[in-house]
Amino acid sequence: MRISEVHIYQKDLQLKTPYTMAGTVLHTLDSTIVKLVCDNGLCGWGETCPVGPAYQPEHAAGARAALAQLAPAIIGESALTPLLLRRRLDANLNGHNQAKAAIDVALMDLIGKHHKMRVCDLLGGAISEKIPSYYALGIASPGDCAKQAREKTDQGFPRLQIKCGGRDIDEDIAVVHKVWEAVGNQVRLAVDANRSLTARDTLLLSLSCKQIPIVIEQPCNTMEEIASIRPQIHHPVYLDENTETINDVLRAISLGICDGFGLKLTRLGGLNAFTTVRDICAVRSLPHSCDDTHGGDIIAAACVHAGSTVEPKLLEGVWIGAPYYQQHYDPENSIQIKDGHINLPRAPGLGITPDENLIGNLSASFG
Ligand code: 0XW
Ligand code: MG
Repeated sequence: MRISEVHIYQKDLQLKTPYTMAGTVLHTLDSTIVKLVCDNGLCGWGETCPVGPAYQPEHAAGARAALAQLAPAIIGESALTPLLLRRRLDANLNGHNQAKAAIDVALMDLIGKHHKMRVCDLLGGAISEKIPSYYALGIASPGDCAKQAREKTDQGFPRLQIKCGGRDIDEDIAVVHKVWEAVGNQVRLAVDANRSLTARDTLLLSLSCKQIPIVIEQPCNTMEEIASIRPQIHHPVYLDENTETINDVLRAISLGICDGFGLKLTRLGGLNAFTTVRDICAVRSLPHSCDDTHGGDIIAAACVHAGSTVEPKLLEGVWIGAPYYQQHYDPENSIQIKDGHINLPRAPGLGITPDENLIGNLSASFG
């Protein structure tokens, strides 16, 4: 089964309400979809959708440029040997994990369809058919965050992430206290600064919330800043944006600066890279999520397949963009959250079939 065509699409995902993180307000997400077609007619789908251009060093237009660069190198190659294909991608372009991840996901979709196996089984096997998710509360006032936290807890989410940063630290501290008053230990809580806090404000946050069992996620911009204050922080610390590669995960673990991770599938390079990190985390009993930065049903399906293979005690949940969007690519088998959990798709491969009228504009075709 050889790759005969590569098609790249650009899709604007309209958000129901603006998505806010420290210093960022987004109304639309720019998603990139990849369709690989093989000489036997099978199609595989991949997707990558950064949460705006400032979250990671890679951005949406860069992903499409990288995919256009890579496409000619994979035409004619076997779709059944993902490791060999990954080496070929690396030999043709340095970096650009998000673009390579879209190809990796499409390949795993193809391999699953070819062998009539689900992607979760190709990754080692699903532990459960119902995967816990979590919800990210955007930057808002203490009262609004507490109200939303109550609603999401009542909907069944086992974990909430509170966004903070980009404003006075006192307001963030007030938000954490109000949310805790509203939901107590009915849900697990993480507070995510998305790299925005100074070391000083991270210490103030941790000290002022000493009695509240939160995880502090990616407080500062660099691993070095986090390392400098780590012994004084009263809470578990997770890294997210700092884990741009598998080597970054190894570096963070060897520096002993974190207790877990917010992992992004496309940032690491796709499903195969994620399983490497999953297994490294298991060796050190480090909890982590299995998310992507944003994106529709394709990347959501990939995340839920991958998340289903993580040891339950280490899985901090699978975050997907579905609650924030109006539309789905596969309206019949869309990936959705119900009672704070996501059902694993049943069909082979990723288990979804995008409607080609719903995946945006063709940006380039090869083959
Ligand atoms: C909440 N997320 C998983 C989705 C957003 O893209 C950001 C991200 C995070 O934890 O930073
Ligand atoms: Mg995060």
